Amino acid sequence: MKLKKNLVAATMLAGSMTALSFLSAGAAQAQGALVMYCGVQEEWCRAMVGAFERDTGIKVSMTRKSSGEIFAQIKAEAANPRADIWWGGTGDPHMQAAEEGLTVEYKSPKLGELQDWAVRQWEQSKQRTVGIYSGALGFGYNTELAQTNNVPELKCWADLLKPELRDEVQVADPNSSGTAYTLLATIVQIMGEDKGFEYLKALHKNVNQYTKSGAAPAKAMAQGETTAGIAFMHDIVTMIVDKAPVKVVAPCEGTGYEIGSMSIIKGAKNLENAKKFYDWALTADAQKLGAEAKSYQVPSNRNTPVPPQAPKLTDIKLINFDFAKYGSSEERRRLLSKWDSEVKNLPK
Ligand code: S7P
Repeated sequence: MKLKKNLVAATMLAGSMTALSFLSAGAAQAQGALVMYCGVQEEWCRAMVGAFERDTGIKVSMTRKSSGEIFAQIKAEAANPRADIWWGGTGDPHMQAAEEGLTVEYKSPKLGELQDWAVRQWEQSKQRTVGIYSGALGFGYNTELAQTNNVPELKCWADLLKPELRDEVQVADPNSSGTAYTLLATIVQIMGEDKGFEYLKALHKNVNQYTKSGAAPAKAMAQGETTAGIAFMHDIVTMIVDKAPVKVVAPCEGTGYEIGSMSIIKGAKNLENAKKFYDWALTADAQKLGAEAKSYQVPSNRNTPVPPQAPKLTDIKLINFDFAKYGSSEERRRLLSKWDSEVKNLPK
């Protein structure tokens, strides 16, 4: 009998301890945690997490994914958001999320330190996303494989259609990858929609794989798995810095660029910490971490030194990219579904 009473008391104690630890975990979360979805390369994501934790004592739980995947996840979780802050990745899905009410307005005291293009992103999204870096789209090729396969020097988007590159071009799938969506929007803006889709269909013949991540073709090129790869030029430069036999090309017809962005998620459970991260991530010191992690975009804080390795945007023929149009929900959805039905599954 005594044993049974003790058991009941022990069970009650265990129950209340579980409740207590649950409560204190909740309290700890409210005071000192942040859930982050990160859209850049894993090394840079980790460097940001480590430095922010050291600077603020706030514990960060980070997940790295491609831009389109993060957008889809945030949309799926809208009724009960898991993440607080979405840092990095191309601006278009951030713009779409802003339009669809998945993210919230925020005016950082750091806004005055930012480049005009970063502030314009914030204004166009009705204060729901801000520019954190910029970089131009391009392609690259493995010079050793090009020589072996008798591929002539590649300079233009048109060169990627050469028969010598049959099954030798790699690019990501624009549904998951912000890089590949930037390609889709770039080609349509340079060539017009009809000719642009003709180009993408012809390119399809040379594509060996549509990868999930936008930087994967740069890595595959460096490893000699594909002769050519379409990616952001800075992601290709990272491979060159690591001594890969790769050449980076700013296409002769002109090219698009990205404004990598950051947004606070609507319904964020750690809203104050999300704002702390947002302000911190816009500082010159935090932005210096990119180059240290071998990510060579142009930072948005005017006081952050531009890494010497960063492709010089002033030397590249950049198009007047219409971020509002190509980041709009309707246009993004329309172009992606057109690409799915007219390009992705075309027989070769
Ligand atoms: O690697 C850096 C970077 O190119 O990654 C982001 C981009 O969204 C790549 O991811 P996905 O194409 O897989 O979405 C860019 O914003 C960034 O410059």
